[in-house]
Amino acid sequence: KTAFPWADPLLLTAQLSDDERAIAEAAHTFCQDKLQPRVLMAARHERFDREIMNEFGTMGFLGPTIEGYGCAGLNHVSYGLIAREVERVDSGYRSAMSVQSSLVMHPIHAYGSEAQRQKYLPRLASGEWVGCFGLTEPNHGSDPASMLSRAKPVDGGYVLRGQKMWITNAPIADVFVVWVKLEDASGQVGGQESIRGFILEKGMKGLSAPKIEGKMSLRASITGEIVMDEVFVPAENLLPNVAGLKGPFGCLNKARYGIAWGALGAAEDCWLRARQYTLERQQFGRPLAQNQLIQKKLADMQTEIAIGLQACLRVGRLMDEGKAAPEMVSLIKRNSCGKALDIARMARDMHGGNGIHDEYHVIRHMINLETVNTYEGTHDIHALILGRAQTGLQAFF
Ligand code: TGC
Ligand code: FAD
Repeated sequence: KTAFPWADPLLLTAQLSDDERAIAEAAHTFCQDKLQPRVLMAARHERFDREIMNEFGTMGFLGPTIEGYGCAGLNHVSYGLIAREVERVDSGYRSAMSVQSSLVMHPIHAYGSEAQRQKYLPRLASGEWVGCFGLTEPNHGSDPASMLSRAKPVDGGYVLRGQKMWITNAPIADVFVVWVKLEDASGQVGGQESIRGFILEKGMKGLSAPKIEGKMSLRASITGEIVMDEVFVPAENLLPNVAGLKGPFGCLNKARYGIAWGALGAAEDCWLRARQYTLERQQFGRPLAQNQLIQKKLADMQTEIAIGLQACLRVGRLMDEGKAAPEMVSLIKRNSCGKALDIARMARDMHGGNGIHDEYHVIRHMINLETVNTYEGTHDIHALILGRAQTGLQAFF
């Protein structure tokens, strides 16, 4: 009979081009050699090693789908394969990479002026500069349209005030892409079409980004607030080519797509660790893996990961053809994150008491995936996006 490669059960690798396979292999080697040895202490001590951004830059991982400006110009499938390898190590490392790529470099590239592209993209691509993306506010997360942050037009630019919350990379950021509502001359704002993107820079008067301490999840990623206390921003720092929520949502499409691949990378790590552990661990005089209940769990993990990856590959191909609808991205983001979280919890259980120790890695993935399931649109928000698409009925308001 035809052989069954259990670790790649639907022959995902065979569906990739030679270039894509080479990129995935290089990413795998880098992540296992350079990131894996650091992650245990980084997560234990809630520390992000800044130089990782420079290493990502050297590897071509930052803004990888952008052509020119020092970027690698890869396709979306390659971007997904990189995200899968980075998140196989830690969701926090993938977070740092995808915020820089999809939420900072993409809007500057897609909505920025040529001068903005020239100024920011090469230094973000190399990792010399770190970027962050401010959409969420303390009281407006799933509903960013209700944001309170404001920009007031003044001579030569704008004055920004407001607060952003839960912002990946913010405390170490050099460049801040923030979304606020632009007031008219009488101080009024219109609907969501008044939402505009601005590029802020570290050191601007009134701008601060305090670190959020005490996170139990994504501890190897640094998260902060953005506080804008009457920050003067020159006119040339407004992103000129987009207005309205479609600006930030266009960035989220890219980031959510990367997360869909990445979450399954974390799930694969949990699955393979659970398989190895249960093969080696003896109870009742035989390997745990010889029990039907354990084999069912391994089969469930293998099945969900294999099917989930096929869906990611399909959406990646459609993105590269310019045919991917945002709802397709919601479908895979929601599926990958929910399934990865289930798999991580199962793997934690299969490790018994050892499963709660960080040296076995599965509990770190499990706790990380709680965040991944929540940010970039929660599991339920993506259900509502898909529900609206098939019923035509809006369930948010
Ligand atoms: P809605 O009426 O649906 O849309 C408003 C305008 O936006 C357009 N649009 C999109 N455009 C591009 N891509 C998409 N995915 C789009 N979705 C909508 C839409 O066509 C419309 O344009 P126009 O021209 O007609 O005005 O807006 P809504 O307010 O009803 O949306 C509701 C909802 C719940 C779907 C939306 O607010 C939502 O997605 N909420 C979730 C918020 C979220 O995802 N926040 C993420 C913050 S960033 C983050 O978490 C980074 S973590 C990264 C890391 O560390 O890895
Ligand atoms: P809420 O919107 O208050 O939701 C709470 C619960 O209510 C959820 O279960 C949600 O599904 C549910 N809910 C909400 N509305 C409805 C509804 N209409 N019907 C049914 N259920 C509903 N944001 C950024 O802008 N930039 C970043 O870089 C960033 N990084 C992050 C990093 C971390 C570690 C974390 C934890 C978050 C980050 N976020 C970032 C914020 C993230 O996007 C939000 O946390 C997320 O969008 C959810 O918003 P919220 O936390 O306000 O939850």
